[in-house]
Amino acid sequence: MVKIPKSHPRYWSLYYREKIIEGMEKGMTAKAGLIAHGRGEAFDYLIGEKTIEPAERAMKVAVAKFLLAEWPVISVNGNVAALVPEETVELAKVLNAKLEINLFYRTEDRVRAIADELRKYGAKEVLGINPTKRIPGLEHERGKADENGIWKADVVLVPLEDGDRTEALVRMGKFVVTVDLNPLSRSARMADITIVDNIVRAYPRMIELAKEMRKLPREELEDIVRSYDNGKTLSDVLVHIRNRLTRLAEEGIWRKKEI
Ligand code: PTJ
Repeated sequence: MVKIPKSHPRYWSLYYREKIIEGMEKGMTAKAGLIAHGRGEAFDYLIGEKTIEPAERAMKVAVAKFLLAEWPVISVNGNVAALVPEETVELAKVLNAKLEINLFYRTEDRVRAIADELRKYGAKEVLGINPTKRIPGLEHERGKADENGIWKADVVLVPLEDGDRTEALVRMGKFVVTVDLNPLSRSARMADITIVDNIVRAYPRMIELAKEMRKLPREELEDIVRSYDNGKTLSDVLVHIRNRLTRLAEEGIWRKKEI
């Protein structure tokens, strides 16, 4: 990994780029994953590279839903494994969820590399290695599902992916949560809960929330889920971006160090 000085004004952005490149070198991340990462970075600029209120709200409801779930599953792809392997394992632990590797550009070598990485951070069980089921309507590799994982799940977290699987999982009656910096993406529009935030900020925050919220009584968790409106969350994200751009245009950004 290239050493980036901490004094660099774009340190964290460059740091996670290196993580994605490292993920590819370790055989976990697909080449297309680099492009997907760039798309995410662009939307992160638009929201202001911080967790915004609609994302915080969505995370809270997602955590409540996971704590109430009977068979919760967190899906892992090559980008997730490169960016937040440790947090993925920790999140599954605090939410009592199963981990399943599910890849669009699936190769057995990539599956093995990702499973090794998750185990390195303490994952005891990794599903998706020998998936025997197929999600109806998905003909590509991502249609494969583990009988004891996504196939059986009632609540699924599918971060950083394109929308056809989200849509197919919703069609199967599953409750789908996604993390996606692009509020306009198909996943973002099709999911039951959309967390528009960078996964590198979202997962640590969800771990904190899970540790706090697992003490709550079921009725309180159910109340949190019941009052949620994902359409409003997406609209609020768009309004946030619009207002931010309007403000920046009015104030001016030329030679401003922080925006
Ligand atoms: O590992 P594989 O083979 O399953 O392939 C994974 C990728 C990511 C290549 C594949 O799922 C893909 O092509 O995804 P898309 O259609 O590019 O969608 C990824 C979405 O994640 C985009 O809407 C990005 O804006 C978003 N995104 C990228 N990086 C982040 C992100 N969202 C949150 N946090 C990020 N760090």
